[in-house]
Amino acid sequence: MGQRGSKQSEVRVLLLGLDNAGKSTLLYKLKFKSSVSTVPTIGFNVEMLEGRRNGNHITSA
Ligand SMILES: Nc1nc2c(ncn2[C@@H]2O[C@H](COP(=O)(O)OP(=O)(O)O)[C@@H](O)[C@H]2O)c(=O)[nH]1
Ligand SMILES: [Mg+2]
Repeated sequence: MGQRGSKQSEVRVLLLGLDNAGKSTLLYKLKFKSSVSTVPTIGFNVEMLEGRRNGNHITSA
């Protein structure tokens, strides 16, 4: 992102699933690149992650 005149863009991803499906685990694995232990989420988690665009794919930076 942000290379050679390409504009930085922002996308919002909504991750939905049943209780205990592994949503928070996946979110924090993507953000911190390590497994964190989670407690049941009350409400919702919001995190910002940086990624790199590669064609139609976005990979975590
Ligand atoms: N076996 C297994 N357990 C997982 C996996 N991902 C998450 N868990 C476990 O499932 C439980 C619920 O995960 P959590 O991320 O809190 O679920 P959430 O309710 O969807 O946010 C936790 O004990 C995690 O350690 C996985 O890929 N495999
Ligand atoms: Mg959760």
